[in-house]
Amino acid sequence: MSDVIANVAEALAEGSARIVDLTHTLDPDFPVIILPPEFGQCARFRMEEVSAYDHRGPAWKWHKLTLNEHTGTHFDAPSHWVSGKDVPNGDVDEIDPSVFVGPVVVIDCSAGAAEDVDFELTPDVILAWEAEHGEIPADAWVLMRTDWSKRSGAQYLNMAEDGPHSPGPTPDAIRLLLERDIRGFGTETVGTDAGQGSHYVPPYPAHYLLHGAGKFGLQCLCNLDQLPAIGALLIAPPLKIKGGTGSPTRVLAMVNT
Ligand code: 23J
Ligand code: MN
Repeated sequence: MSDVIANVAEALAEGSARIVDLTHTLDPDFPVIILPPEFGQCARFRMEEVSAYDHRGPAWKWHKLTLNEHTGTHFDAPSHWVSGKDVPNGDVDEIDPSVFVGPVVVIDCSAGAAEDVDFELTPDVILAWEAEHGEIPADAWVLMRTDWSKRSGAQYLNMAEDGPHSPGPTPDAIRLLLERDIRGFGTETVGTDAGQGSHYVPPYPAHYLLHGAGKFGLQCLCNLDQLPAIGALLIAPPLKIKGGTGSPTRVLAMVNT
């Protein structure tokens, strides 16, 4: 493997590889998770003008931002969940940066999610994927494609009287992914867990089990329909926030064309 970096740069320049943007635009209208009213809530993205080439700053424009660590397309660190509170280097500023670049596989659940808003990623779905593509390689990101990112407005959270309804993994699916020793798990929905994920044992199994095992999460992804099932490279560095439990992130994938 001589000069692989030059080969990657050449592949991007000549178009035999390309970059896919898996990131939603940070916009005040983009939905954030809504928790039961007794809990603290996630802030939507907000942007205030500090100056715009005017008396407040004649030659420059800049903004002040308000957001939660978990607003928009974002990264979850182990310290986000109580099960991961004692994981070494569990805050975003402590994670080894090699975590932020790595192989990614995509499990296509879009047909199931189109039929059932509470579609579950189960061990059977994962094993069917493996029968076609081979065992999920260790230390890979695993993304659950649902095409949920194509929804907007109220359809995205899909709130009903009994709470939100959106697809997600079962506890046993997450246990199987941990047996594969994945790096992390990502979704197109507002959380790594299903809308009704509070009803599983343990509640919110993706958060609870993944972060307890020192693994990472990605949420509010888009354009997963442009990725191959296996063979792409994910690039997802969170901001280096001291003590941060997550961060809005520009998530990119490098794919062969
Ligand atoms: C806080 C509480 C519950 C959940 C979440 C945050 C998320 O989904 C998140 O953004 O990590 S389920
Ligand atoms: Mn999060």
